[in-house]
Amino acid sequence: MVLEKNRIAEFNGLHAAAHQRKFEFLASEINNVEDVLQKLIDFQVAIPSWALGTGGTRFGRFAGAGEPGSLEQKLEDVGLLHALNQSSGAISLHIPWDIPENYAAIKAQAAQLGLQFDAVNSNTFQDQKDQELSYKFGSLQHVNKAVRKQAIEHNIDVIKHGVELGSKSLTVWLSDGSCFPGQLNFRKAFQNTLESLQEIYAALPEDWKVFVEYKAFEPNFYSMTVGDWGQSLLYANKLGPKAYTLVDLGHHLPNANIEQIVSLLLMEGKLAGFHFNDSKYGDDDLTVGSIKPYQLFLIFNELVEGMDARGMDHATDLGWMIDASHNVKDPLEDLLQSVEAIMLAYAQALTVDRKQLNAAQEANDVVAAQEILQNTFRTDLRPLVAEARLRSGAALYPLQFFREQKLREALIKERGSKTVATGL
Ligand code: AFD
Ligand code: MN
Ligand code: MN
Repeated sequence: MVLEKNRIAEFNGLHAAAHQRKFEFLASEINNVEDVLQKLIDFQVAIPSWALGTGGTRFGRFAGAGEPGSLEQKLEDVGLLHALNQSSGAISLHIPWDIPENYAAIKAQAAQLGLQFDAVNSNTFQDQKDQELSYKFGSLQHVNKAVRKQAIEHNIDVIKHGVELGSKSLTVWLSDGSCFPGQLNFRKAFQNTLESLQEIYAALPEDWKVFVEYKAFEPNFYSMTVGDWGQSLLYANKLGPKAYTLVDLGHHLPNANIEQIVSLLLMEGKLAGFHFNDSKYGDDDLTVGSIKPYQLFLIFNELVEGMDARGMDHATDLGWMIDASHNVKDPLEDLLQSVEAIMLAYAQALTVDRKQLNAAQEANDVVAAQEILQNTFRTDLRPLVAEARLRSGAALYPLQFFREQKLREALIKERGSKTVATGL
């Protein structure tokens, strides 16, 4: 489904006057408002190809209707999101769930929708049918060299797909680890994984990066071979300058201080970027900002401060991606909510008075420091984010537009109610 531009313009026209009043009031309170708006317009968040269908739990899956049944339809969905918010201009593919059959056609479709190909993701956490050797006891860490070789070759294959599409990075998330004490020799598992990653690293094109994603638990419950940011950073440092640590918000032990982790990874020049989501208990993959919006703001606060300290380009120097899976919501509505939460947290971070915060920190004025952050967090910046959308030709209120214009109903009409998207 392609959305005609005039539908968005018409919708925005209806809401323009009310929006203008709210925006002008807010703009008068913000110093560098034009600069902030431009940064918001430039900022793009990649959508994972596996988040466009309804997720499941180990108990069941309640598929929605009108889900994308092919890679082409997944691209269409991301194109639709991007048309609605102009902030979702990239898609991240998971191989082999989404192997393009015709690169030229897929690239042409993406270009038409204004989409780039973000990081490509390998999958050695499942056995595929026709696969020779099993990953039941790990992949890149496996005690059997032949299994490691198979997993290495898969990753190199994923890089080749990415090259064809114009991606510039590979994300490796491993489910490798052990479930019981004594099952694994930690040191050997680390060494095997490192050697495997070194072979993959050697196959990276000159201008590519590899992102090593860590996760503290699940599906292995006793040890994970890339279990935390320290271990990921060890791999990244040993691999070389093209290797970075990827932070997925749901992959930490409870109450981890993620903003501090982010700050130090940035300082070391080793932060790859993000998989955004939210969680209450574990790797819940809930909508970004739905549970801990203040933490999200604190993370962005460190990001903006750290990127500015290093003179980085906010929009292009790190990888920004959503990694969520939703069991009870319409996936497209959920993604619109997630992107909005990210833009809001970024806007908040951009409007923190850094001079004052710095002065408060230097003076050990703890109360003032807290006031500065909380004042910003409690300021309603939604009209600012909406204004950025308006200026880039997106809908003022994407979710409202999606519902009022019955876009899911149109997709169901087009695709039927029995389609199921690939993914977890
Ligand atoms: C995992 C990781 C990783 C992986 C994805 C698969 O977050 O990013 O690619 O889920 O669905 O938990
Ligand atoms: Mn992830
Ligand atoms: Mn995850």
